[in-house]
Amino acid sequence: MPVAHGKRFVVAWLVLSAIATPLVAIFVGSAIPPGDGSTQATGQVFDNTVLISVSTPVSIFVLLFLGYVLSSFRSPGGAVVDGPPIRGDSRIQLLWVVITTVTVLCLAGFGTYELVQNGAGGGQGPDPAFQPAAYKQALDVQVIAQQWEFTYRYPTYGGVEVPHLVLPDHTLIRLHVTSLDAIHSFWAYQLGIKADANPGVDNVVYVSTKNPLKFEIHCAELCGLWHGYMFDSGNVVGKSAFASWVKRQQSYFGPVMKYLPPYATSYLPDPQKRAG
Ligand SMILES: [Cu+2]
Repeated sequence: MPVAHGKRFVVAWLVLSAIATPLVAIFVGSAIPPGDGSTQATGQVFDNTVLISVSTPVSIFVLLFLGYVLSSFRSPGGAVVDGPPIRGDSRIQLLWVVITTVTVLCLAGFGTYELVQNGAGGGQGPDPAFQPAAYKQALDVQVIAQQWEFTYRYPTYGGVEVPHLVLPDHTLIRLHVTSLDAIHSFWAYQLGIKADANPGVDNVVYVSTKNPLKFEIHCAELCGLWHGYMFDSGNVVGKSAFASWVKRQQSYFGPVMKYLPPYATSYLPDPQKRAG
């Protein structure tokens, strides 16, 4: 009786996929960066967990097919030979087209839904097409990039400008990312946000903070000689700690405010006053 290679292969593939996919989703998914430092970060981990779970059966299919072919189709002397031809088999062609099309369309739909629903902004300038539901209550914070550091302004608190980013916990923040000179990119790793910092552009990105945490900030766009040293850390702190921190910054940096231009959505490079 001839061996039913197709059936045997499909059964092995289904069994292996059923075992491996949940394991990958649970153990690999939970290890995917950037963790759960913000709602956006958690969303990225979820999206990547879905992607890696969908790709697990696909990877198993490819590897199992290779292994099956190498082990099953041998001449009596042990050399690898051709198996039965599948070229021209209309059932396989139909299945192939249907499964790959459905997979790709579903993933495209999933990705679009996630983008629209989260409305994180981050690359669409001052007025993102999709915004979080509670965007009107968001706390505005400006991120100013320049060679080679970031500074931050808080328009809600008199436009005070500070050298380190501190954010209140469990709050929706609207970051206005801009630059004074070259193009930079503001990347707060644990918060799961990255936004281009371009001169003359107010690039809005939203982040919903969770519990207090220390996070890393890097410039993610090659911006000149000391690009590699353009990093810092920021903090998410409790709301009352944030309020007293802002007060301290206002009294500490208040005296130099008169040398700064008034708060604006972007600033023109002015080597006499700001850059360098
Ligand atoms: Cu930079």
